[in-house]
Order: sequence, then structure tokens, then C-alpha cells
Amino acid sequence: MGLLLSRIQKALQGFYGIEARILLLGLDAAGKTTLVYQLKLNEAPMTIPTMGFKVETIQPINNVTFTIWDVAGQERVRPLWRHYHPNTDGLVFMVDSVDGDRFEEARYELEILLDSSDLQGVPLVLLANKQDLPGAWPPLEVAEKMGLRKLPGHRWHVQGCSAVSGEGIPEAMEKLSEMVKLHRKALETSR
Ligand code: G3D
Ligand code: MG
Repeated sequence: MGLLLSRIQKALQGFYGIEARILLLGLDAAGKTTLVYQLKLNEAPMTIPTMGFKVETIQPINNVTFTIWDVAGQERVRPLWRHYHPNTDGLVFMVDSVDGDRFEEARYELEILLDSSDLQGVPLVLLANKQDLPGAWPPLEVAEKMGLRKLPGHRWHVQGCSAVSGEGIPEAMEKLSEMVKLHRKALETSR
């Protein structure tokens, strides 16, 4: 675990005081809370129950703040999601790679997010989680199921991982920080 954290910190060193707001999203049971526990090590995630869905915030790791929310109860709370979109620097969408029956549902939610005007151009890391389990779909196939091949206007990267073992998480963070920096640069030059 110490190795995982040090690799993540190394990946994020380039930020130098920049606070990047990262949204970690995905259907319930994708593994988001497990990932938060991994990142927070021994600290219990702070859970703020808000209107039937959960927002969890973890302290910045080298200036990167994660705001995490589950889409459980989606129909009722969907109008509220957009309040979390502004000022997002990066999007992490997590999928349970074993649960092929819910790829369609996950893709639907992801498409809504990517269409949001507040998230235009925001880079995306797709975490094809639970790769440690037998029957997990390979990351590239999960990406295809999520419709990422036809994704104009967003930088994206798919990463196979296991939130339980931490495998693949440092690579995902490295890629994310790279894309966030490129996105910021593009925003600066377009001003
Ligand atoms: P969520 O926060 O996205 O809703 P959770 O998802 O983090 O609560 O995870 C849901 C279940 O999946 C948990 O199991 C958790 O242990 C398991 N899980 C999460 N990530 C992985 C992974 O990478 N590999 C494996 N094998 N399991 C994972 P329980 O049994 O507690 O419901
Ligand atoms: Mg959760």
C-alpha cells in the first residue's frame, strides 16, 4: 500500500499547488467506495448523505481533491447531478467489468455526463474495475461497450484495475494527471 501511495504521489507531483477537482462516478457497486478506502488508507471516508445519494470527499493527495458520488437512486436525483459538474478538471468513471448486464445502464449514465455542457472537454479515465475476478471483460472491450471509440471532444483513457488490490490505480492516476494538465493548458490558450 505504501508503494501504491508513493506512486500516486509521484504521478501527481507536477501539479505544484494546483487543486484539481476530480469526479469519481459510476453505478452502485462499481467499486468507488473501495477505491476511496484505498486512497485514504486508514481514514474512513467522510460520507455526507444528500437527498438520497452519497457524496464522499477525500482530502487532497498532492493537491488533487476527489469528490465522489454514487448514482444510486438516479431517477430521483438526476436533476441534482449537474450541481457537481462545474469546475471539474477530470472525470473518473468506474465500471464493474464482470457485470456485463449493466454495461448498457452504465453507458447511458456516462453519455449523459459527457453531454453535460459543464463537462465539455473534460478528460475521462474509464476504470474497468474488478479485473482480479474471473469473467472480467478486458478493459478495451469495456471501453467499446461504453461507446468510447466514438467520443468526440474528450481525451480519454481506459485502465483495467482492481480497487481491492490497488492494481492499475497508479497508472490511472498518472494518465489522469497528464490529461488534466493538457486540458488546463488548452483552456489557458483558448482564453
Ligand atoms: P460503490 O461504492 O461503487 O457502490 P463498492 O462500490 O466500493 O461499495 O464495492 C461494491 C462491492 O464490490 C464490494 O463488495 C467491494 O468489495 C467489491 N469490489 C470493489 N472493487 C473490487 C475489485 O476490484 N475486485 C473485487 N473482487 N471486488 C471489488 P461487497 O461484497 O462488500 O458488496
Ligand atoms: Mg459507494
